[in-house]
Amino acid sequence: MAQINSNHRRTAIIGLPFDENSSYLRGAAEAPPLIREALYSDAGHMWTENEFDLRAESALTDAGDVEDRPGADVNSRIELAISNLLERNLLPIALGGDQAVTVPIVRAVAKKYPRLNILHFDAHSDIYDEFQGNRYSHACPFARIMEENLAQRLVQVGIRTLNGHQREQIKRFGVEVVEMKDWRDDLFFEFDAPVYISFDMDGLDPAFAPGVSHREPGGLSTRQALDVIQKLKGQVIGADIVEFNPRVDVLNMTAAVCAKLCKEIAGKMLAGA
Ligand SMILES: [Mn+2]
Repeated sequence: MAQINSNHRRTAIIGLPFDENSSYLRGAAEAPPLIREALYSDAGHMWTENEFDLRAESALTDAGDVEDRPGADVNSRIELAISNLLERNLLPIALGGDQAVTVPIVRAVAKKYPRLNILHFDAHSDIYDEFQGNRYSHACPFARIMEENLAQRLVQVGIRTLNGHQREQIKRFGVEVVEMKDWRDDLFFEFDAPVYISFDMDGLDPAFAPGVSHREPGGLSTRQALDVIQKLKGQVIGADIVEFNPRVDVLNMTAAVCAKLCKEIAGKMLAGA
C-alpha cells in the first residue's frame, strides 16, 4: 500500500545543464540526462523508502531542462524557471549543473518562503567572497545567498576543506557548520521554517560518488546522507542535486546515487513536516 499523499503535494525535477562557473573541471552540465536515465531505469522502481510511489498522482513530474541560449543571462533564466514551478505549487528538485545554480534557485525559493532554512551537504563550504576573480564561481554561492539575506539559517554538513578565509566567512555570516571530523551518526537536524536542501555530490565520500570534479576523501556514506534527510524535522520545500560530473564517473555509479537521493528527497517532500 502506498502512502496517501493527503496534502496533494507534488514535486518536479528540472535540469540545469550549466557548468561555466566551475573552477577546475567542466562536465557537470552533462549530468541531467544521466540522472534521469538512472531515475527511470528498469534496474529499479519509483517507490521511495517511506512508501510513496513517485509514478502515482503526478507525485514527481519532469519539468524538462532550462535551456542554454547564447547571450542569455543564465541566472535570471534559472530564477524564472523555478518561480514558475513554485507558482504551480510544484516543489522543485533541480538537477545540476555546478553549485553556482543554487544562487538563482534560492532567490526564487526565498521569495515564496522568506524565513528559509538551508541544509547544505558538501565537502566544501562554497562561501568564498570571490574565487579566481569570479564572484559567481561555484566556490562562492553561499556568500551571495547570505549577503542577500535569502536564508535565515544555513546548516552545512560533510564539510572537510575549510581554510582561514572560509572560517572567517562562516563566522561573519553565522553559518552552522558540522565538520566531517566531528561527525556522529546520532546527529539530528530540526528546522522551524521551510527547508531547502542543497546537495553537492562531493559531500559524499568519493568511494560512494566518484563522479565529481573535486574528490575529497573522508566524506559521508550514501546511507548517512539519506539518514540525515529522512530523519530531519521540518518541511522540505525545494532541493538541488549538483556537481555530479559524468566525465569522471565510474560505470554510472554516481548517476545512480543522484537518482536515489532525488527519490528520497521527493519522498521527504511528499511526507511533509
Ligand atoms: Mn563541493
